[in-house]
Amino acid sequence: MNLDDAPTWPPDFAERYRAAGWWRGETFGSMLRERAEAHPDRIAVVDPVAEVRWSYAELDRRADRLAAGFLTRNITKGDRVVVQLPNIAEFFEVVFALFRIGALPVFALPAHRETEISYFCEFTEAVAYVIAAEHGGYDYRELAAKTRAGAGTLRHVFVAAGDPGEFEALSDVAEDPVSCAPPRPDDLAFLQLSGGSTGVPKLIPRTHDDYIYSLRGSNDICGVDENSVYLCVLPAAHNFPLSSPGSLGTLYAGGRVVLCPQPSPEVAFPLIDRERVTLTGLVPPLALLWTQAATTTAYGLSSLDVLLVGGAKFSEEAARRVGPAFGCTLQQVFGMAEGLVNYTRLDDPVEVIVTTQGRPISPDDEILVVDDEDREVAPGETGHLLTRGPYTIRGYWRAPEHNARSFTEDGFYRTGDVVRVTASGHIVVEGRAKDQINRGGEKIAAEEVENHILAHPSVHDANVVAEPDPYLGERIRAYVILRPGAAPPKPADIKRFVRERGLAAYKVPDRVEFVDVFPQTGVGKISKKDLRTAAARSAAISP
Ligand code: J2J
Repeated sequence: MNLDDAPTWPPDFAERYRAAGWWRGETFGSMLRERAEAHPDRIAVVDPVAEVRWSYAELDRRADRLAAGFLTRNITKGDRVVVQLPNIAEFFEVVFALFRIGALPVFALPAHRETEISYFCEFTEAVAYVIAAEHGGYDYRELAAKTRAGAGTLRHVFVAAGDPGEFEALSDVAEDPVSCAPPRPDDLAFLQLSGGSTGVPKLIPRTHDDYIYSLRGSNDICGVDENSVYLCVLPAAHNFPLSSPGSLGTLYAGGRVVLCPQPSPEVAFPLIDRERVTLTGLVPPLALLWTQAATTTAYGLSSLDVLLVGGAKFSEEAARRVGPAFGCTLQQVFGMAEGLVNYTRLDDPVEVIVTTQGRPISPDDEILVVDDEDREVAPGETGHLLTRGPYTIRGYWRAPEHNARSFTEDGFYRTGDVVRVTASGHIVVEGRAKDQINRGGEKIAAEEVENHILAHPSVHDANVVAEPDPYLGERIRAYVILRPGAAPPKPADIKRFVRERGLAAYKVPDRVEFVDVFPQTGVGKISKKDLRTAAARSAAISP
């Protein structure tokens, strides 16, 4: 592995994690093969829209055949492949095929558009891009055509579902399996996206060893076993539904993954009833919506044992309602694609479950809470969360300068979260120091949106901050100073401008306000804190 591409754990740490039994030398390819041999006929993946029910043997066979087709097309170990798929069965066929040959999926989200996708393709020098023809009324073939025109290394676009148009259908790629050298457990398995606080998203290099450990640890904590049925409600590639314990945790345990095509209770509840779903994971706004709907639904939800809620802070008041509404156990989860995942435990007292965001998976997860000078605060005090451990990365992919800021010299990741740790060792998320908006679990880097607004010819300067939203928790507020003398645009023009630059819709500012000056700090820097206060005040007046 090129250390400049993906910083890794120092050898003494790696040895320790192996000796402790956290890293067991498994890979995703071997894991699927073992499950398929142990229980070939058990159902692994259910895709209710395509009416597909793949057994473990079927998924294994499909992954093998697709892997062979990828190899024939000269997609090999270490190559990057941008995967942008909705919640369809082919998602698993594609990623396991890539895992098997050691090519790295780059996990894009269905909401991403030209700006994000072309960046992922260029930055990772991707050789292939996998899409579905259409989803949610959007034609991904058009996106692929634009992306291909601009990305030099992209040799293939594969269409996993629907009419492939000018591209290659995934079903035509599969061929008779061939043998190939499997990746090593300490090789990279994929590149996950960071929520980010910088102009462009950072890529997170995860290895087979470290990620599989996080799955195994999550399964133990969440009670996932071969009888578990996981409903994948959030976009499948997101780290939470992928791994906490998510679809990959469920497949690791030999359970069943049911793909939910969209997250509304009207779609999800009938699936829970029919498939006897035992657990699922939601972001807080969805958990609120579902809790309301659960009290009146005619569908049977009694199979649901565990509802995981995370991705953004879940209010205590809302948390209290989950258990009674569903007759299940709430599990709060505070995780990050960079690694560290905290869960409340199933047997924690209710007060702990509703007031904290849990504690780490691993006894080897190191947690430090520090002040602005990196000095540890007194126990129970609030500070910046730093962490290091057996499934937390030591650096982003190809980002040495950023890594020098985001990691301490001794390898702790600066999460950007502001927390305190209770006497019982549970973490409470109190806020955030990173320049990011958490819009109902979707993370938006302020700088990225600011850069797009700044490209508008009438804009002199822009600042983007979070403002409170009763449903999403936070939404995006942009403060804009116009150029003197320029034709003044309307707020809606700025929003349209940003959208038309080909940005995921969730990053478009919810509100744009024109101002004459920005508030400043004592040392003459722009005070985002004051802007946030102003945004909160005006949101309270006109929500
Ligand atoms: C407050 N903030 C939270 C929580 C995440 C499991 C669950 C979530 C993610 C995820 C994940 C929070 N309360 N319960 O990857 O495996 C905010 C923090 C954190 C950031 C990470 C998983 N749960 N957050 O959300 O990489 O600010 O991962 O640093 O998308 O989300 O975002 P992301």
